[in-house]
Amino acid sequence: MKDILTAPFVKEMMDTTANMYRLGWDERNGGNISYMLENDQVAEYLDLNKVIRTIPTGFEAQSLIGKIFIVTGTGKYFKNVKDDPETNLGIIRIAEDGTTAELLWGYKDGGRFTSELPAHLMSHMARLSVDSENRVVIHSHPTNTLAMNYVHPLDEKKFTHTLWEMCTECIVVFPDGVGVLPWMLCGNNTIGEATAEKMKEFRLVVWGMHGIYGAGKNMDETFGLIETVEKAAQIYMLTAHLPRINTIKDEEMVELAEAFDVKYRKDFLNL
Ligand code: 2HA
Ligand code: ZN
Repeated sequence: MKDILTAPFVKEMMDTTANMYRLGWDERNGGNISYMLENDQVAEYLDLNKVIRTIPTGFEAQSLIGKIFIVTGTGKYFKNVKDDPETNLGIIRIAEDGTTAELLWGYKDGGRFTSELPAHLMSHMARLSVDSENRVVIHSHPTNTLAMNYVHPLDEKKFTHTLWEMCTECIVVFPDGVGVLPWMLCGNNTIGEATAEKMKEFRLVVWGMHGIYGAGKNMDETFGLIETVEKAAQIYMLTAHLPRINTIKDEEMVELAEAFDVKYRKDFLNL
């Protein structure tokens, strides 16, 4: 059996959390990541018959039975993952009943998965129903994205349109746009269900006045989606109080989408 600390998926979790902390997006225990793994890949590092303990999830994840995820821990700081992955991360498998998580590794101090597990697993189910390659869900509190929530209407079309205008590549990176939820209480099944509903349509979902969710087929793609939104939001926050004398026009966005052959939300443009 190989050493789990050398597993590429553990390293990706360590690198991504450290990176996001350094960007200032994940203060204290802010943010969480879940990453669906291949069972064969995990079996190189862990005995899949050895369950350390079981933890109820509080909801049913029928379509994820038997699936294995590496997930950040509740109350844990992104800042600390790199130095102590076994305490701050856990590897769980969804048990036969669909409502229990079997701990295979991690949460060494008796901890458990993020309080946002409902939003994560429900988002995985929603994304997998439209894209069988989806593997990663990231939640974060990126600074400018959050700032923008306070000064820009929380309307999907308007929010996406503004972001698309802020960097030429935005419409190419997230042509499906950004879903937006109003402020809601976090850490429960209700916000999880609302997020998952949006995830059927969008790979990015803003939680009003809280942060953002991103989903993708690997860590780079998912991180890159959030990073691109945050960059656009930064340009917006740097310019929103100044007279706008130039912009990327809707016709130019169409030109971009056509040149890069992406299927974009035409109804989010004003043509
Ligand atoms: O887990 O970001 O939304 C900390 C959070 C909750
Ligand atoms: Zn949060």
